[in-house]
Amino acid sequence: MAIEVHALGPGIAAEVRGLRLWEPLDPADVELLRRLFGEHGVLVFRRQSLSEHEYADFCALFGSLEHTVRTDWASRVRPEIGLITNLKGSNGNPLGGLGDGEVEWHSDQTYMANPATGAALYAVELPPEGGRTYWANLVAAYEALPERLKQAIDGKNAVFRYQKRLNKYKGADQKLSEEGRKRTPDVVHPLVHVHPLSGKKALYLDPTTSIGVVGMPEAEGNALLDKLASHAIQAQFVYTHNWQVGDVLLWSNGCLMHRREPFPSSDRRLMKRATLHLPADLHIIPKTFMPAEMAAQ
Ligand SMILES: O=C(O)CCC(=O)C(=O)O
Repeated sequence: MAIEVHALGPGIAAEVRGLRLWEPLDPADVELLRRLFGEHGVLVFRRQSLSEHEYADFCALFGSLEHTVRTDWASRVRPEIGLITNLKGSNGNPLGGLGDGEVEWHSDQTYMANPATGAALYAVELPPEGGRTYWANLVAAYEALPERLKQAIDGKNAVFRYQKRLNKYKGADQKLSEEGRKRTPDVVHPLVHVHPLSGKKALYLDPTTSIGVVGMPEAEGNALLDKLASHAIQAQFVYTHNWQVGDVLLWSNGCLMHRREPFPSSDRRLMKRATLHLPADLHIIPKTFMPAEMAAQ
């Protein structure tokens, strides 16, 4: 069956039909998918039935798989896969992370010096209601900014801190291993990047980790970041995904933020997550500075 591509969201997100991801893919189809992923930022494949190895191997076609700092969320079958779930083991301990609550608007790995900007979720068990995930298009959001705000952020960099996100988490998710702490010092990234395919500019935002703008008083910097985030999550920039069991969804964090709505704690939800280092010729890979470098300038 030939590949069909159906646009889903406002300038982002496309559904790809006609592929069985558990079968080896034709190299020409892989090239097409890599390009589509770069162009759309969100790619959806429905009605898939994958072992963890098949899922991980498919994701690895787009970039190298990362063992994230959340080793406590890692699957025992394939540790590069993280479990995003409210399920608990027979000992009562969480099997993965992020529980059943809202996951606020964020972008993954903004707190890392070398962020792995690709991510995938595979829906294995879903609640009857709730738990939808939303993606905001930060290219369209940048384009729609008033000229004076574009000028205000030109050349500006923000500081990102993982501890800010940890403070928002509940229970065991708040804890991070010593190794995880060493891998997550404060980092600085520009607020605007250029997409390598379209040449268009995109905002780079994460209200769950950003703690200020370099060279601006704290309150002023945070007010600017809040204004940018409120602008970016307006409905016209957002794609909402209504999950079905068997969905595989890939997204590129360099040009998107995402959030998940809560779902009832009495329901079960299990998503398998992969995290990927994406290639810079197809995706925005944020530049990084350490705060000390910025201070020395
Ligand atoms: O559970 C979801 O749908 C999204 C989870 C999430 O925000 C993430 O994996 O970064």
